[in-house]
Amino acid sequence: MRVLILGVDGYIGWTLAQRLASKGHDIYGADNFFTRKRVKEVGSESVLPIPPMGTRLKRFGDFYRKDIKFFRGNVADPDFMYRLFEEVRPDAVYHLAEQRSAPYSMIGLKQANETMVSNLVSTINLVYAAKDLNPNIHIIKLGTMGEYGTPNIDITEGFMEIEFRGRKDTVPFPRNASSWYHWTKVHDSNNLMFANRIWKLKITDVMQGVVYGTATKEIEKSRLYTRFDIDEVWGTALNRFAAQAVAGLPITPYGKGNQKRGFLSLEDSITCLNLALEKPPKDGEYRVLNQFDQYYSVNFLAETVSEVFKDISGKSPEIKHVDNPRVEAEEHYYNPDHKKLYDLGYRPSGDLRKDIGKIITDLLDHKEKCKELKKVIMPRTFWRKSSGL
Ligand code: USQ
Repeated sequence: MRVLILGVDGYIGWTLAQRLASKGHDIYGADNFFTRKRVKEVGSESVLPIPPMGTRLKRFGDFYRKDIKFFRGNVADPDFMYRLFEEVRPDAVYHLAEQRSAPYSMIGLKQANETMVSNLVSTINLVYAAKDLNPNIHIIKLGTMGEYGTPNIDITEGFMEIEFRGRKDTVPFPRNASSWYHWTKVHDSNNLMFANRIWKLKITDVMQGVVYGTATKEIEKSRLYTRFDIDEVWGTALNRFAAQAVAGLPITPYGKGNQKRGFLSLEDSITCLNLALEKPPKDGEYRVLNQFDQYYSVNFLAETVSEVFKDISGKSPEIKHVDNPRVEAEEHYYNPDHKKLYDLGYRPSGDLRKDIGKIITDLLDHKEKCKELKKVIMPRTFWRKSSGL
């Protein structure tokens, strides 16, 4: 298949390209290096070293004996999106090219606007390019479990049946996000649903949980590592906890730490994204998949990372609750469905403790870099202090 990955230089994009290459697909990728640039701006960098794109592509070609045809550009530019579709004529497209950090979107008005514009506009560009140039394409769009928030009822996969004042209907599950970033994904989902309704585009909208890990089975062999961020803006919970332990810092659950989220390993994330491609929705269908393996509380993860680190190094990292920089429920009900991917054949690959052990071992090879980044690890982005002009 001819597969286009928007955001091929990212944490998921680079890893997915390796899975798809190993499956024999022809891969086309686009990126504008937004994440590299913005990570640098907050004084941070990927802990696993990421070479410049030219070198990355060359090493990829050498290892997989297959080149990624790469296009540098911004998918929020409609001309660039249309040019991509004209030149590539993809059978399927993954849209992983959105601003992906909740804290980044909460720094201030500039970052909120940038997140709104790049995320919403790129998705609108995508559905228009698909409708005009390739209406049979399968669009696989990365959304987030955070779209649903933490309601006091079970969470379904996209839609729910309701009975209200004696009448029944199927409606989108209520969305209630907790950062400008997460809201962009809600708006994207609405826009995708509408594009599907009017033009019958074939769409998989992936509600993905928090992804953790340094590697997949391909990366183990190729050693073509993907980026790994640990700072307070671009790093995510479990990955940060492992890096904090390695750097000799306390592990930082925010607030009470009883907030629960769906988590999955990088390996499982890539397996699910590949499954979405291999088992597409019907023509004209808009499909929502809740993509996570298990849900855990932040406290449970902090404790598990601490225990695994002790098993490996003999030292017990401190767990230090810090004032929550976010506005979010710290104690809540959480019971999301995640059945559809299992129905498609997904089986989780591993074991949480083993996965954490692997992250810690990989990071210990980059211990000095983790220590160097100490100054950007503690939270500095506060939802309530988000600044204006
Ligand atoms: N948290 C801590 N301590 C930390 C970092 C985070 O307690 O040092 C807590 C946060 O308060 C939050 C939870 O961990 O309750 C998750 O935060 P996160 O930074 O790991 O993840 P989040 O900001 O929600 O966003 C990440 C990705 C995003 C993706 C999302 C999936 O950056 O692209 O969409 O995970 S989900 O969380 O399911 O919405």
